[in-house]
Amino acid sequence: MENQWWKRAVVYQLYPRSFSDSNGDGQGDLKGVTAKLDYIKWLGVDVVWLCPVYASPNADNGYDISDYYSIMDEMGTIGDWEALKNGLHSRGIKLIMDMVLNHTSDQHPWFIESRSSRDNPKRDWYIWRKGKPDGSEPNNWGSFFSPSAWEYDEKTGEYYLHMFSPKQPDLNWENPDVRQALYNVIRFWLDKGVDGFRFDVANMYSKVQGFPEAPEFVPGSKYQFPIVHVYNGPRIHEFIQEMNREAFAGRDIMTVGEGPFVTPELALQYAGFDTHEFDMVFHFEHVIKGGLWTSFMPYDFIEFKQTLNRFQTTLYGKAWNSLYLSNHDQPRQVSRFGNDRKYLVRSAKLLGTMIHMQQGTPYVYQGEELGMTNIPFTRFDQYRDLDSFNYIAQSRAMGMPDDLILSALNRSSRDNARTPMQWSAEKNAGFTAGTPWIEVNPNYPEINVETETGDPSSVLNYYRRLIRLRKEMPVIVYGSFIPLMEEHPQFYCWIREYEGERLLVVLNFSDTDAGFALPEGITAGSEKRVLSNAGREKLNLGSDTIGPWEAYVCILE
Ligand code: ISL
Ligand code: CA
Repeated sequence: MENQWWKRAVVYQLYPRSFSDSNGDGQGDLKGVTAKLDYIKWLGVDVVWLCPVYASPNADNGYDISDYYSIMDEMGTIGDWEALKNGLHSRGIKLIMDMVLNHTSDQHPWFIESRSSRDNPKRDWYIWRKGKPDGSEPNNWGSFFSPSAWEYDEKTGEYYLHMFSPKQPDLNWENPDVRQALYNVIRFWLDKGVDGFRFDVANMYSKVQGFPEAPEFVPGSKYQFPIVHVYNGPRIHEFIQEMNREAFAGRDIMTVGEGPFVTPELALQYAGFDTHEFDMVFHFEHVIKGGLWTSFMPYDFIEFKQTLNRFQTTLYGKAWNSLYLSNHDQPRQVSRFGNDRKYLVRSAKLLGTMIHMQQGTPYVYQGEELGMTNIPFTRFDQYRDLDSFNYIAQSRAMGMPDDLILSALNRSSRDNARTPMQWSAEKNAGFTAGTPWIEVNPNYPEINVETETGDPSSVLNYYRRLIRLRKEMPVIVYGSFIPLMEEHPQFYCWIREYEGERLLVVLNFSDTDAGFALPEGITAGSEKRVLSNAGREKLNLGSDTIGPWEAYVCILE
C-alpha cells in the first residue's frame, strides 16, 4: 500500500491557456508549456495535471469537448502534446490529463447527431425530455451556468439537459453504449502514455431518473439546483466501478475524481483503498460550505478546521485525501484565506504549510507557489468566464446593484485564478509577446518567477522547501493526524505521528499575536525545528508567542 507513487507525490495543476504563450496570439499553448519544463522540474513536483486541451469551441475553456481524440487548434498539435509528454517523462515527471465525461460540447458529433431527429440512434446518448403540458421546462432544475438546466430544441420539439451551460449537454450514462464510448477515450490516452486522470465532476454521472422537481435550495427561485438528484446519484458507484474495471484497472496510474458535495463518508467509498473507484477525490466542503458562490463571504475559521480535520481523521488508513485550497475554479487562496496586503508573503507561506503538512496528496495550482492574488478588476468587461457573466446576469435580474456585483466578482470569480502566470517583470509578466486573452495582474513586477527565484525569502523558495520535505520525511506522507486546539479562534495546529516520530504543526491564522502552549496530555521534552516562515529558531513548548500568520513545524522529542 505504501509504495504507490501518487501517495508520495506533489501535483502541479497547469491551466495551459494562462501558463505560457509561444506564438504571440495571447493564449497559452502546449509549446509554451514545454518551454517551461525546467521550471517545473526545478520546483520539485512529481506530476503535472493538465487542464483540458482537447478540441473544443471553448465556451468553458476546454470543459466543452468536441473531439476527445484531438488537440484544440489554439493549443497546438498532437505532435506538440507528444513533445510535452516526452519532455515531462524525460525529467521524471508524470502527466495526468483532465477527463470531462459528464458532458460534451454541443458541437461534438455525438450531440449533433443526437439533436438531428427524435429517432436518431444517438438520440438517447443525451438526456432529452418533453416539456410540461404548458410547454415549459420538464422540471425546475437549475443549471450552474444559466437559469434553467433545460434547453429547448426547436427542430425536434424537446428539451435537453445541461447542468452547466447550454453548450455543455449532459451525456446519458444510463446508456451502456455511451459508457463504452467514454471508456475507449480513457484507453486511448492511456495507450498514448499518460499516467492518470483528473475526472471532471465525477460524482455527477448518475442522475435520479424520472427527473423529479428539485427541493428549494435558493429561497424563492424559479429554478433550483438539484443537488440531491445529480450528485452522488443512485448508480454512481456502479458506474465508477465499471469504468475502473473496464478502462483502467491494473494500470500503474493515478486517478482523482472531482466531487462537489462529497462528505468524508462518501469519500471513503469514492477513494477507498479497496473500493475500486478512484485513488482520491477533491471534496469541496472547505471551499463551498453550504452551497455555491460562497467564496465572496468571510469564511468561518472554526468550521473550516473542523471540516478539514474530519476528512483527515475519517479517511486515515482507509482512503486517501487530496489537499488543495486553489484551482482554476476558486479565487486565489492568499486573497481568500490569508491576508494579501499586509501579510502577503507570510500568509501565502502559512497556507502552503497547511496544505503540505496534512495527510494526502498536495496540489499546487499554477501561481500559488508565487503567492499570486485575486485581480482588482474594476469593470465587467475585464471578466472572461461564462460563470462570471451568468452571475452578472442573474444578479442584475434579482435587482442587485452593479457595484455589489462587482465586489462579489472581485472576491469570487473564477477569473481570479485564470490571469496569466507571472514569469518576470517584463511586459505582460513574460506570458505573451501579444495581447493576453485576460489581463495580467498589475502586481506582476513584484510577484513573479524571476524575482522570487533570486530571493531566498520568497514564497517560491519556501514552496520548493515544502515540496522537498515531503520526500525527506515519511511522517509527512504517512503519519496519522491528531487535531489540537480545535476551538481556538487563531490557531490551526495538529500532530502527525508515524513509527514513533511526531511532527507538530503550529499555524496562526490571524493578524495578531497568539499565545501558544502545548495542550495538556501531550508530552514532549524538547523540539527540533523543521520549518519556519518567520525566521524562528526555537519554540518554547510550555509558553511562547506566535506572530501574525506565523507557521512553525517541528519534531517533538
Ligand atoms: O465553479 C463552480 C461554480 O462557480 C463550481 O461549481 C464548478 O462548476 C464545479 O466545481 C465543476 O467544475 C468543473 O466542471 C465545470 C468546469 O466549468 C470547471 O472548470 C470544472 O473544474 C464544467 O465542466
Ligand atoms: Ca499561443
